[in-house]
Amino acid sequence: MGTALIYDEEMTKYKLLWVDPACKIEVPERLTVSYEALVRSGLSDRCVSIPPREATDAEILLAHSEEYLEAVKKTPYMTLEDLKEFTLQYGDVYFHPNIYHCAKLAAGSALQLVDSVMTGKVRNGIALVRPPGHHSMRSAANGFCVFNNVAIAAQYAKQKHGVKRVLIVDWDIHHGQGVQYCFEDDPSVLYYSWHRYEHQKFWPNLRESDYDSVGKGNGAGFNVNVPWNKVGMENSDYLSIFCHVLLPVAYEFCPDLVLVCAGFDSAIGDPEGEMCATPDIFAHLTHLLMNLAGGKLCAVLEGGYNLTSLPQSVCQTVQTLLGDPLPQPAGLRSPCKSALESLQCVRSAHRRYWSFLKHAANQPSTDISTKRIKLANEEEGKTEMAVEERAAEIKEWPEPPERPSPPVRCASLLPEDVACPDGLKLFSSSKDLHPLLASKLQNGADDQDALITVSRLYAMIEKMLTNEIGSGLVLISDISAAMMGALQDLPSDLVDRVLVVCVGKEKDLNYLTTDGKMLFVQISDEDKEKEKNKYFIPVSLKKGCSDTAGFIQAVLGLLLPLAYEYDPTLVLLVRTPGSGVDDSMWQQLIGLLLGFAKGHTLVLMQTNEKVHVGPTASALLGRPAPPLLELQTLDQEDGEALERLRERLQTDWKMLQTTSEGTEETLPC
Ligand code: SS9
Ligand code: ZN
Repeated sequence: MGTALIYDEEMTKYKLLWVDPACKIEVPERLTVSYEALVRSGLSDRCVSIPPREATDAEILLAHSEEYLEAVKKTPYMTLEDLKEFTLQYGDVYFHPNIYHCAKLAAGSALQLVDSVMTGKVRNGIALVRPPGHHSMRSAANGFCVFNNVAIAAQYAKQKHGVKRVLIVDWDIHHGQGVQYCFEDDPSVLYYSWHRYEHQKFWPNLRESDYDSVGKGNGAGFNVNVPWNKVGMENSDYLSIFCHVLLPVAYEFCPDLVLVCAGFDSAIGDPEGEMCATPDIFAHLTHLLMNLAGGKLCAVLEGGYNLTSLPQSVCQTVQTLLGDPLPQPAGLRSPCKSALESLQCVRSAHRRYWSFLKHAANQPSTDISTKRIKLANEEEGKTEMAVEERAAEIKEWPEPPERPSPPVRCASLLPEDVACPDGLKLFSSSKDLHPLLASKLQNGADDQDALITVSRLYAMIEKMLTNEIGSGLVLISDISAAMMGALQDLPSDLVDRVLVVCVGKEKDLNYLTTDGKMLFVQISDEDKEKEKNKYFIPVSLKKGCSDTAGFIQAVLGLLLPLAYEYDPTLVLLVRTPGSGVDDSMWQQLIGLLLGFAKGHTLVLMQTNEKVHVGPTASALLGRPAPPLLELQTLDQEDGEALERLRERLQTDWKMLQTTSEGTEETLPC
């Protein structure tokens, strides 16, 4: 199950033929530098190369009118003057004698990708195309776009492959209004877009790009707009929106296919976006979507105009699709006030449609939508000047870190009567006690067996930290003893920061420390509210981990943001006996946790949980979790309790904030 890469040089063979400052950034080199970076890094060789094809008339008509198609068809025969004239009726776009051909290839590339993924030829993939698509409308070219590649692909997936629900994630920095218009009243396609907005001051300056455009008729709730009202948004702002808006909605929507309008003008250095998120953020955005729809994800290039950050971002995306370890999301700041304001507004506008957002707070007391024009006018001049200066400033940022794959992707430590699952490697360590534990033996520790187990765990963890091993799976007879043994010394001896995720009940945890060397998050049906401190976070659900809706809600809205902020060097995932978590949720959890600590997750399970070894191994190997069954609606009281918990924790953990009140303005990067 590989990753498809669709590219053809032909799509570099058109360009702007006259002077137009609005269009000069859309150059053929966007595609060549992206593709060359994939070749140079060896990533393209690891992909399944699939040729584009031309979309047929019938396919183009899935999202466009006949009149428009017929008009575009004439452009290859037009003179330069005719082309200029033709272009004038549309906004921020240009035509060229070869653009119709390229536009057919761009849309056809998206369809080839959908076919490859839907037929199981590959698991996921990316199409590097020009012209982009998300701005083009039923009867109009717009914003460098001729045909709406992703909208056509979504319609096609429904029609040709019987897909019931398509999620479109538009992480380009512009609002894909063309996609919004196409699916506004269609509940089978959920369109999500974040975009530079600045209270309607930024192109395409549409009222309907704001957070309160939620879809129409049956489609109400299936259009999610996140306006950025300031430039300079950073990684933490992007991740916060994913954790607190997109992922809860996406998991509740339960798509059969994920399409990404993969524009990289949302990355640092881009002259259009003027944002400050670094290219490695796309590794995380991609990864966070890879466990939806059984991993069926098709990314189609949209914008991206900085010829350095564009190829870097493309490589980060492809490397993630291929399953390489994620870069550590280091140095996250807290989301900025303006981002939180947008977050609060979107959550509030959507809470009536999504049970996962039902308990979200009200809009901020000053409605940012109504103060739109006033604010924009006030800030004019002053802001625009500052923005230009900043855009001129940011020319450099560090190269994204290497992401080396460990020689052993997942190692296991299993009792003799359990067969080692395919793809895992049995871990063998010397019989000698780990040096850090030898002293304990001399001191006459009482339980020899436990000591030996802990010793082997240590050996395994050491190999993880040197990246000889990726993840690990350990089955032991006494999980409590092993956990206590390991955690008592582990943090100070070996690891800076351990994130311990405990699924299910566990009796005494009095060995936990509060020095920040470990963060312990427990999901169970026990109420341990009183014991809570910054580094011990018990999450209680009435029905414990067997409540799938509550469980996933806790994972997305609490665990993920906590983990991003904590930035662990190791994740220890403990499944206590009788936790009640079902296999598919368990796999979701593992898949998501692999995004931290460069993929170094160690899973501890009790020996008598053999039946779960297969699914656990599969998830640890990076295989996507099976498609979710439609989730139950979230229990009212649990939902409220989770919301309260998040509110209380957000003074300590800034990534848990979902409202702007009481936060302070921070300076952009
Ligand atoms: C140039 C204005 C360009 C159109 C941008 C279209 C991006 C498509 N300052 N506006 S991703
Ligand atoms: Zn764009």
